[in-house]
Amino acid sequence: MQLYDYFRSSAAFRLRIALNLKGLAYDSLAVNLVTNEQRDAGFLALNPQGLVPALATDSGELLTQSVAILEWLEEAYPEPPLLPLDALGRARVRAMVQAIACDIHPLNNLRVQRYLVDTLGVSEDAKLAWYHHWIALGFAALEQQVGGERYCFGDAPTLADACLLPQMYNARRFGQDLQPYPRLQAIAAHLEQLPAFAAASPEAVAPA
Ligand SMILES: N[C@@H](CCC(=O)N[C@@H](CS)C(=O)NCC(=O)O)C(=O)O
Repeated sequence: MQLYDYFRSSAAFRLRIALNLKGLAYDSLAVNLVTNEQRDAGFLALNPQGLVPALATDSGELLTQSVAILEWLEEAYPEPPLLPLDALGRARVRAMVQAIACDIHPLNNLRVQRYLVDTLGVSEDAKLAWYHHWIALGFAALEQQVGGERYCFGDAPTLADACLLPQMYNARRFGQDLQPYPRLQAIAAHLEQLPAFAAASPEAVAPA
């Protein structure tokens, strides 16, 4: 498999974690978001949305949207499972995945931040206030939703953990105050120690 990847992309980080947890080998193909390679014609031909990640499967299919790809990985490579076995548990995990991937992350994506500054003329301070506001709102709810201090749900990693750690990494990078979220902090501290998560981190995969 080939992952169209960027080391600091939190959506790509989700996939690196899931691929590692499932023990699936992949080649990383870097798409440099800072130099706008995601807007190059060649990449747009693969993914008209101009976003990473995308995953080329062993049979040559090109998949986009990280959560769709996480779900595909779970169906195509069920071991180890990254969703609980019961329907209620699956709904709980998916709710956390969607809180992060649909409600928190899109508001703070690079293209949104660029639009705020370049088109709307918002100051750097106001852009950061926007970022912190939406993270705080999302994390406050997530702090109530998570089930413990080791994993978001249950006693093993799930897709929710694969989404949480990248979002926590991103929040730290942008100077978010994480003190109000002791459970999220404890989960992130635990996940960071796990080899599949550590090997997927931006530091571990950063270009030399
Ligand atoms: N919903 C998409 C979001 C993908 C996304 O926003 N990717 C970001 C990096 S984390 C990106 O490619 N940004 C490029 C840009 O903003 O121009 C997914 O989950 O795959």
